[in-house]
Amino acid sequence: MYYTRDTIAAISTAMGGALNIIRISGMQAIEIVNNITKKDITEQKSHTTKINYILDRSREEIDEVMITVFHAPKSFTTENVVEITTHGSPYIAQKILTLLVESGARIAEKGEFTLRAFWNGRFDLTQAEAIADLISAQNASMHRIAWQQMKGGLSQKMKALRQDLIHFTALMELELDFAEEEVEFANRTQFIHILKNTISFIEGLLHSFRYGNALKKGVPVVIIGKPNAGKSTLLNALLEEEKAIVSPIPGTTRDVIEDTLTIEEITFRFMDTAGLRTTQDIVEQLGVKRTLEKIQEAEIIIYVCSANPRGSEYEEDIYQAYQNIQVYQKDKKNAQWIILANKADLYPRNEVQSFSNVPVLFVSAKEKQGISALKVLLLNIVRQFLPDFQTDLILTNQRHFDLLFKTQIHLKNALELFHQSVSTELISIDIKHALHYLGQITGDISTEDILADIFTNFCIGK
Ligand SMILES: Nc1nc2c(ncn2[C@@H]2O[C@H](COP(=O)(O)OP(=O)(O)O)[C@@H](O)[C@H]2O)c(=O)[nH]1
Ligand SMILES: [Mg+2]
Repeated sequence: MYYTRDTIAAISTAMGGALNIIRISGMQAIEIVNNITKKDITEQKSHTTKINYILDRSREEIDEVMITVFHAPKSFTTENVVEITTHGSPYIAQKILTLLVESGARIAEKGEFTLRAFWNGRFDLTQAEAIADLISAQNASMHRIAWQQMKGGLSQKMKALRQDLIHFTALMELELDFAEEEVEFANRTQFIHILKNTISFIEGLLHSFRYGNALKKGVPVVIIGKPNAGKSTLLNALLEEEKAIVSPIPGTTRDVIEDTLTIEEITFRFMDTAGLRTTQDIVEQLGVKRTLEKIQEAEIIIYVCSANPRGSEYEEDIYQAYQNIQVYQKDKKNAQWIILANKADLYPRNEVQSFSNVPVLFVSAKEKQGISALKVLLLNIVRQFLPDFQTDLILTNQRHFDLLFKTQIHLKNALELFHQSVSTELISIDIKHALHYLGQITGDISTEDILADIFTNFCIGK
């Protein structure tokens, strides 16, 4: 993905709407479009929109359009940009694109407009990535995080961190230059202080990824319990559709069935699992194994139990559920458990209890009683563990996470070396590595591979 100075064109809207927008960017943008318009646009003022007509090669009118002109450098890409708004016919849009190509434009690659904007310094890489996140945001919280990142929230922090470390290496190099004279320009305690601060800041960011990732993909909620407790019925009640097969035959659900649901600003990813029991059936055994794996992924685990069929008493089952949970909790920390006492239509109960930190909620999945109370509970749990979006930075991007993770390893190494009073020369190697990875986050350091990886995830015309 080299930056070239040719003029690119693409249909920027999704087909099927009332209007289409064709975007053209590059040195020749205005001249190329001018070749196919009835009225001259070379004199059209920047940032104005005018009615015009598109003509085909035999000077026949194709469509009445609106043409907006942006003169470099005040445009999205910082190049000359023209936008043609047409009537929403896919035929017209394609036809105009063809005419533009015949006049000298090239069809843009995925994300090429944004790539050009990045190359020309309109924003850094995290902001370009935020544009993609903003487009794909499915809920209010993801939208807020993407918006913050697009405004430069993350970039500013990354730049500040980099500045600190650059300053730091500069002082160390100075020290090296004067090594013979045994001058110590940089105060070691000050170095250690800066390093420690940086490390703990990055620690916080790395930690936030757990939530950021959960928010992006949907907070993972796993529904477990004995066969026939009503797990699949619950999934269907939550999603308000018949997603999972419900039957009175124990062991019906074998694979994990999952779907997302957005409740207010949070998206949840519900997973219905095979009931937990020892079984001779090989397929069911595999199902149970997958259930246990899913528990490891979960942020919230709903343990469904129902009153035992012998009587109206829930106590026994709930207590058993709680005991099981304690066993699981040993190797699965940090997840919130909920006991759902199902089939409350048969044995009416509606109070909420709790075992220390595990709330117990009575519902009827079949009759859809208590489902909204469950949704409220889920929302409250997530809101509690989430950092404050307004003020805190939240990592949502795997690439950023991986790079910060690598940065952190080198910074911790450097700190360790400082403590061992190792020579400045050796320590500076780690700091340089850390700087390298930090620089990749914002794109101050980038390679073709990194850029291709990011921008090919965009759509054409963006
Ligand atoms: N009365 C009553 N029956 C239910 C309720 N929830 C599920 N069932 C029934 O219990 C049986 C097992 O349900 P299912 O969702 O397949 O259980 P799973 O094995 O845990 O997925 C089915 O016959 C459901 O109709 C409920 O709230 N009340
Ligand atoms: Mg089931």
